[in-house]
Amino acid sequence: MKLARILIDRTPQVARIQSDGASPLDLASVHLGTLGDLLSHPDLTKLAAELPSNGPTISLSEVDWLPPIDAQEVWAAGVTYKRSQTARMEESEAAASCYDRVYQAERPELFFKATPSRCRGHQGELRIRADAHWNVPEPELTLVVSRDGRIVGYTIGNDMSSRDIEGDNPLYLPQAKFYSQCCGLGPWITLADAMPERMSIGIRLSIRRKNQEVFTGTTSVGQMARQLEDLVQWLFRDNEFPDGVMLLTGTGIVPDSTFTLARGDRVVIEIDGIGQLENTIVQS
Ligand code: DO4
Ligand code: MG
Repeated sequence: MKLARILIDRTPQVARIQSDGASPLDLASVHLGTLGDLLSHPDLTKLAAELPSNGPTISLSEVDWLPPIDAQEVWAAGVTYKRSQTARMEESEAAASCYDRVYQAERPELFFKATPSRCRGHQGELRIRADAHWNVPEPELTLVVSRDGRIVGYTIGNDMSSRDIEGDNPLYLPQAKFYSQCCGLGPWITLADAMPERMSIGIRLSIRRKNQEVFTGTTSVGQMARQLEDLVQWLFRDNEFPDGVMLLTGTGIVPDSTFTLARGDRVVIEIDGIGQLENTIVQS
C-alpha cells in the first residue's frame, strides 16, 4: 500500500496509489484531518485500504506531486555508512576526527533537516545555495515514524548538502543542510508491511546533465552501520513529535571530490520497494 499527497484543483489531498493511478481519499469520513493523523492511526494499513475516495482516479503521469508530508518535522542521521565517513574525513581535515568518532560511537549523529515548507516532492525543484560552490545530493532511505515512535512507512529522501560550507567548519552544518528547497521527499510513502526485506533494499543515484549521465552510484541498506529502530530510539529520547516525524537515514553514496551539482541537473534516486524520486536542480 502506498500513500501520497497530491494537488487537485490547487488543493492538497491525500491519495492512495494504485496500479491505475492516484485515488484521493476522504479522510473526513473517518474524522481524520491530516496525513500525519492517518499515519499515526493504530489501524493504518486497514484504514488506508478501506478509506473511500472522494474524487476520480488520476493517471500517474498526470499527477501534480507534493512531498508526502504535512506537519511533520524532518530530521536526518549522518555518517551511518562507511562511504559517508571517508568522504567527510577527506572533505575536512579539521573535523576528520569528529566524523571518525561519530561513525563508531553509540550515539548517532542526528540533525534537524527541514520543515515541510522547505521540502519538495517528485518532479519539484531542489536548490543549491548561491553562496556554495561544492554541492551534492544525498540519496537516503527515509523513515516515516508515527507520533508514538513506530516506523510505519518509508519514502525516498534527498538530503541536499553544500560540502564546501560543511567542510569549512563543522559548526556550519546547519547552513550546509538547511535552507529553501533543501530536501526532496517522495514520490509517496510505502507502508512498512509492503516493503522488501530490509537488508536487501537497494539504493541507486543517477545525475543527468544535458541528457548525459554524469554520475551514477549504488548502495544497499545492508551497508548501513546502524539499525533503523536504534536511530528512531535516539531521536525520541526526551523528544516528542505530536505530528510524527520523517527521518532520513544517511547516505551511502557520495560522488568523488571533483563532482559538484550544476543548475539544470536532473537527480534521480531509486529505492527498492518505493520507486523513483526525480528532481531538477536550481540556483539563484
Ligand atoms: O555530518 C555530516 C552530515 C552527514 C550526512 O548527511 C550523511 O551521512 O548522510
Ligand atoms: Mg545525509
